[in-house]
Amino acid sequence: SLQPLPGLTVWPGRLDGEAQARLLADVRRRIEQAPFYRPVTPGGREMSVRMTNFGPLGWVTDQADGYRYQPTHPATGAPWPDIPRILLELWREHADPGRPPDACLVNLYRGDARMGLHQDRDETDLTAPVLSVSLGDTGVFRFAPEKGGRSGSIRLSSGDVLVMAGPARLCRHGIDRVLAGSSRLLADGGRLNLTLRRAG
Ligand code: MD5
Ligand code: FE
Repeated sequence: SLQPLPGLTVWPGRLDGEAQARLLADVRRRIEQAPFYRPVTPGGREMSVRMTNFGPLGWVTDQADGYRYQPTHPATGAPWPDIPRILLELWREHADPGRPPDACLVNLYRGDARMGLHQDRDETDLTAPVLSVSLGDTGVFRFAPEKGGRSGSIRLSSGDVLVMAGPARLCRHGIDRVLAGSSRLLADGGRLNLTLRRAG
């Protein structure tokens, strides 16, 4: 594994091609029940990333009520599908075996979608780690310390696992761009990112 900042650890190629394909099938099946939608920020701007969630709680945003976690899909009103077992096993191994995640945000980057620098602070316990898995095209991930300090960037490729814990949990981060055509895992191209958290 690599540690670009204290508390930020990356396992490049943690999932091999076969495990990536299995996880993708698990994701696709759940997305039929919980389709991707286009979130809107509290300021009224549509995000370029499409989202859905798995698990007891899902991260959502709209203009009326802003950023929050809720147990149901905002368009269908249905509970979110369960979190794939492969992801729970990665969390036990690399994040926190004692306290399982209760939220899995699924981000889909197509075309020019990106995510600006931000901190993740909508969770109740900001000391619990965050674990993310990348599938499909490579993303250019930018990170910077919580305050001050220079930012760095690393490429997150299909099958890579990243954990933010301890001193890195509140670092600023985002996806500058996605390298089109860098993976053949997703038939239509683009990048999927699955992020496990303890939200509630
Ligand atoms: C993504 N997702 O690739 C990005 C980065 C998000 C989000 O930032 O909030 O959905 S995944 C890596 C990540 C996730 C959460 C926190 C941190 C990194 N971090 O504190 O560095 O779709
Ligand atoms: Fe984030």
